Amino acid sequence: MITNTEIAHRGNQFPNQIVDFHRENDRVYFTTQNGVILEITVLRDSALRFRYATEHVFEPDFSYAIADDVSLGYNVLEVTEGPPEYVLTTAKLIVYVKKDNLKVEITDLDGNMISEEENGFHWEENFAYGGNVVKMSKVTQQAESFYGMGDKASHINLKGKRVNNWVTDQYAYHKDQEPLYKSIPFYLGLHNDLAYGIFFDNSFSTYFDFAQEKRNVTSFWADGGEMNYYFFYGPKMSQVVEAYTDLTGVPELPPLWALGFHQSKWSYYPEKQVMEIAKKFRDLKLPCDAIYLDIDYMEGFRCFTWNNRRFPNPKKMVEKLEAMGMKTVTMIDPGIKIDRDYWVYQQAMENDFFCKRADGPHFKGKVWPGECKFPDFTNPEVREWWAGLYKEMIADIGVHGVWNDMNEPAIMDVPTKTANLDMRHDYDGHPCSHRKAHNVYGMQMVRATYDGLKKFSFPKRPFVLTRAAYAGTQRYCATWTGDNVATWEHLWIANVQAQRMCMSGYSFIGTDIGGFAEQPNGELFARWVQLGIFHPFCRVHSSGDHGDQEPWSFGDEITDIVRKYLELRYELLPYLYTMFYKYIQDGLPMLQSLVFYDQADPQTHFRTDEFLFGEQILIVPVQESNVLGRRLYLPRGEWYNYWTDEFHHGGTEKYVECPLDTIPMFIKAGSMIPKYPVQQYVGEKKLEELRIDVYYVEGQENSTVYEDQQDGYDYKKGRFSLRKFRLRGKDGELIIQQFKDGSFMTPYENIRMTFHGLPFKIGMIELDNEKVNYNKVQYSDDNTIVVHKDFTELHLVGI
Ligand code: MIG
Repeated sequence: MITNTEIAHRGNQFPNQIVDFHRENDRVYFTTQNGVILEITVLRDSALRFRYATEHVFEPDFSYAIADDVSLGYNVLEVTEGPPEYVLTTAKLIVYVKKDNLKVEITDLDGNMISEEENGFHWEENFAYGGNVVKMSKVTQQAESFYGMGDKASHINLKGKRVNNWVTDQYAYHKDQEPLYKSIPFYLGLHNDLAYGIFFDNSFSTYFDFAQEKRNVTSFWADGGEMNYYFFYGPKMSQVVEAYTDLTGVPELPPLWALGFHQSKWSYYPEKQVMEIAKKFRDLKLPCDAIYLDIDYMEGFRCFTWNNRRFPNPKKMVEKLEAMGMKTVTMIDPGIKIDRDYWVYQQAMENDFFCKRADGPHFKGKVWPGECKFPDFTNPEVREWWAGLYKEMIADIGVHGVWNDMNEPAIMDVPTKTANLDMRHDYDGHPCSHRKAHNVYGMQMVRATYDGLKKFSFPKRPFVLTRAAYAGTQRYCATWTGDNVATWEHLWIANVQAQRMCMSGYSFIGTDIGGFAEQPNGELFARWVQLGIFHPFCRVHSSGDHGDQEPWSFGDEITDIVRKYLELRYELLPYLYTMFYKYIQDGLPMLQSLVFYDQADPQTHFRTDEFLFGEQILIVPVQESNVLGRRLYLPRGEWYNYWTDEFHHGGTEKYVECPLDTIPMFIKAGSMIPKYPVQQYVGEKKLEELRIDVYYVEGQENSTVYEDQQDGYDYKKGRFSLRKFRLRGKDGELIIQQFKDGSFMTPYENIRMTFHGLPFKIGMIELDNEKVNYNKVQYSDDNTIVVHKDFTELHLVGI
């Protein structure tokens, strides 16, 4: 008989020889003599799923991460058997499974090694909790780099790092601190210009070691659950991210106002102060679409209540704000105050909705309201109830958006910062402890919030923001990076976190601009705004206990700089909205790290600062104080300096000037960048025309402009306007073709194009194959012409 102590000391166990193989359609199964089963599922030609059972038993197959509309389907799956191994061949990959130890190797069809196991799958029985600690180790390939993994505050290239995914309220975290607020156990590997991705879909605490412990080993493991991972082959990083994003899903389009600028603080109250802040934005002509109410709007921090002294008539206030073009976003936390007179508490008690400890009593934890109980959001009935709680706030009072905070869940005054691990969860009918449910708790809360907002905001689109997240949470909401700090180092962190989240399938990301903890000076604030307007979610937020953090809090010079950049954000809204459209349409990250943009160029593999905003605008934030210029790496290709129109060949380092009112920006040659007029809020002005800045290229470049009603669901019925432009420049001429899709009638009639970098003077203009005169297209010396929005071909010929 084996004693418990022996099990505890048994250490790592490894699969031994394969004794059985069989295939069921898209799945193959290998069973070893010591009871390990490897299941390989072919999802697509270049996407495989690997699952390992021990003692011949798989767990029920259930995951919160996977979207319900995943694209599946492959062309080929052949299995052959040789003496040393089984060989699976798809239309893109060859998988070798070794007969004597179940180790796996994956190559492309030309035999290039993509992924190779070191020890491969192994496990350790978990004496304390039952089940296994499941582990995987792979060989780190020559010059391999690693990216992704959600919100890690580390160098964009994770080579040499070990990280842990355990959703944690990490107030004032620092560089390389682990763990943080999100668990997105997905990484990309890149070597020899071949990219692949691994998504370890395991909600327990997971660990990844990227050649940190051993130089040539990359490993990942979890405190429980199954070794269950997806493998995506590129060879382009974009293909890997697209496949991961397809698997874990994308959000619907947000209302356009959610892509405007938002102002927040902990906390604006009472009503008078909220109104003053809103008014000041309008008086100073600082564009802004939303103002946030943090926990102090509630009565004693009770969710779904209002403090009547501070906010005597919330409905009226929300209306007044809306009349000024300001949306209201309120906070909701998971902790429900233990208070027998509080209706939310009563309902949850009556319905048995609170999480319980292993032996039966409710879990209790201290948060802002004092002692609280916590709804079990992994129970579908609880989610439905929670969604319903939003009726009054959204449908009756008219609040436009909700942010869910503290949903890790964060618990005060305990060293673990969270709930006890023996806490029980329904996990949608797969009962388990908090060890397994912790990382998805916040995700399931915000999912319920999203369901509620979607229902009660209809026919408008919901806006929801979360702090905690597991892979797949991007389907429901935007997210921010939690409690950062007003330091230059945190500006660097904000930049890498946003890029990394985008590469991890979660593009609707922003950071607390200016820093949450501590006080930025004007310079840091201005530099942070210059970066923040290029993040998909753009909000100033601060803890408010150290002075003000509004655009006007740092003197006139800074206010003017902030205005300049908020205006730029609003001008670029059609470009940004198109980025969002491409994200949900193709899984394309809204921000692209330099390596993602050009993985074949090894110069990009360790670049952290430069990134692409969408596909055509290169941003290089200034992350140091007192600088008038900075060095940067301009990726390969041709670029125009946004501010000066100066033309550059890339693939080289540059020095550019960047006084305090300038962030280095470059436009990819050939781009057509759409712009709206400056508005104080989305929808303020009727669009008279669409402006497009056209940057000449010798060669070809495609650009897209997506538009619709900016809210509502008509776009799903085809009422959108998609303009695809193909630009070609060659010896003294420029041809722009337009291909249109969708039935939405844009409110403007004309497109005003301004040409940058045109190497000739316009001598002749042909529109849809007819020569037109200069007056008709309002050609002016500043290289601007106005054409009807539905033109199909514009041809400029130089003199
Ligand atoms: O314990 O609601 O990250 O944005 O202002 C702090 C108060 C709770 C943490 C959030 C922050 C928010 C704050 N919250």
